Amino acid sequence: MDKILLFNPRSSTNGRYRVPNSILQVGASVHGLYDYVFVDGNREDDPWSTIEDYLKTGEFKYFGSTVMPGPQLKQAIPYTKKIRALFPEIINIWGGYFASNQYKVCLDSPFVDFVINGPGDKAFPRLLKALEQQEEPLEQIENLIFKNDKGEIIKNRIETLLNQDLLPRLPYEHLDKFYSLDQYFFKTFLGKKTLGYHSSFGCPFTCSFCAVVPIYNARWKGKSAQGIFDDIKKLKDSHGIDAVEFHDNNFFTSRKRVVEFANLMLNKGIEWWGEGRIDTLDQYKDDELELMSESGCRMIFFGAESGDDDMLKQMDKGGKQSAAQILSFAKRLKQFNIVPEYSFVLGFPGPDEQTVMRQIDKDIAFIKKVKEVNPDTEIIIYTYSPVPTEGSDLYEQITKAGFQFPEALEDWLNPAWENFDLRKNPLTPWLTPAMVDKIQNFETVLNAYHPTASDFKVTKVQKQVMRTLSAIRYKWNIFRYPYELKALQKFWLQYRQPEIEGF
Ligand code: B12
Ligand code: SF4
Repeated sequence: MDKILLFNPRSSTNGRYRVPNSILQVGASVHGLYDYVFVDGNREDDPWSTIEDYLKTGEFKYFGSTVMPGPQLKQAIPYTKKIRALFPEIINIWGGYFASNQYKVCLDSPFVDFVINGPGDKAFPRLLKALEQQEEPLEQIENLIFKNDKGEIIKNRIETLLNQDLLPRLPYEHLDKFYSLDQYFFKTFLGKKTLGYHSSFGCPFTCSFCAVVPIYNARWKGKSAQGIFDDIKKLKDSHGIDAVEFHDNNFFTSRKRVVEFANLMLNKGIEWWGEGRIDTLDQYKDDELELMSESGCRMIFFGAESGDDDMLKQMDKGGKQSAAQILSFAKRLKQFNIVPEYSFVLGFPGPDEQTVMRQIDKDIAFIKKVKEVNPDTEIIIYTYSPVPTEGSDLYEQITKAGFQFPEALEDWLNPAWENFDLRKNPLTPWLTPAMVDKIQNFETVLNAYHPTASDFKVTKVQKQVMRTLSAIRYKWNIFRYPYELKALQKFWLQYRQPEIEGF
């Protein structure tokens, strides 16, 4: 038999189970062609036993796992390895951001047979057909990376991005047979039943630190406004969803699409959130931002990255983003009642220790300025974790500074690398422990003084207590040893950490 098992390793520990869009879309690509099952690690107490039960039937030939960096590796690596040991006839295929960007280490392991680099909509069914019928040579399958008979890694040509409206519909009903769809729509600050939806691939920019760039290389393609709206409307009618989180890397790339979409969403009682760029949205006119707000746009996530223009240049942000614009745009969004959610990347490499520390201090001061112009701004702080865009200046710089990725796939399971993936502890040689402490302690104090608005569980009283307790630290930049705040955040508030949990 040639059944396929599609696996979404556990990515959520907080009970917010998002629709596993990666494997759902891969499922769509083979729907009606092959029999396939979904196993969602987020919805299983013991996903391995479910996988094992399926494989023991002898009906399966393919195991496909989506893999992003971080906690998903904790199931993806050991399970794929166990499958090789216990069911050696199964062909293991990985896709997703980790697999695409770290394909060498995946294929050098003895248990990952194929990697799909970026979109799998055509590549996956083509690979299966090639393996089943041995007609098409593997070298011709775009977006496929594999090892040839000589053991050489072959990275095939990248496919032109497909017309997203012509892709097969997502098989929500099929997913519902395995896991009740209703439980994927969870409560957020946006609504009671929030849908996670992905409406475009890639991004037209080439920021030097971003994992999207090596895969999409400045390409972007989105579904039409009408297509997105139709999908959302269907799920509102069938499941009562009242909010949408857009998981696109850059939802706002096409202004025309956003305006059309916002018009369609007017008076539908659905609130929404998405990720965009400050310079892109700052070009939107006031009436367009107003329309977005009226259509239910409550908050937008932006990569502000740094308050230093030279640093922004080094990050190759492209476009026109500047420190002045980051501030003025935070102020501008306030009048439309849309909350800017700004993420900053601290701890970029520099020529010497003093420069790196000075930059961290400057970024901290800048973040405080942002809070002054618009206190509602949500701040997310990441410590810089390099992405290997081989050949880029930044990559050269970090390699010269002594940074190296693990050489064996299982080394990624080391807790230090997990922290690296979560952009918490970067393992980068230019950051001293004192710098990492400063970044993390500042974040603790900031979160106490300005608690996040997207954590609806935190009460007004709790916010007030935290603010009072952290006021002196925040005002006078006393960030060291904030144990009292850390303890309260952990045990009393059970504080949501978007930077770890993912938005
Ligand atoms: C939703 C999401 C999450 C969810 C979990 C999703 C899940 N699977 O359960 C949550 C919020 C938990 C999450 C967390 C994290 N995430 Co996340 N996440 C995303 C996001 C926004 C969407 C993923 C998605 O559903 N895409 C839609 C699908 C359709 O696209 P796709 O995954 O690319 O799938 C296509 C292809 O890649 C391929 N494919 C994918 N899988 C497979 C499998 C097989 C077998 C095949 C054949 C093909 C294939 O085919 C698909 C269809 O064409 C992406 C960004 C993005 N826009 O994709 C970031 C992203 C993947 N996350 C990222 C990161 C870093 C994280 C975190 C590790 C850290 C963080 N701070 O955010 C945390 C980890 C925490 C944790 N507990 O795991 C980064 C990865 C960067 C990198 N260096 O590789 C991304 C790219 C965001 C970014 N731009 O930085 N994330
Ligand atoms: S704009 Fe965002 S998604 Fe696009 S390349 Fe830069 S960081 Fe990546």
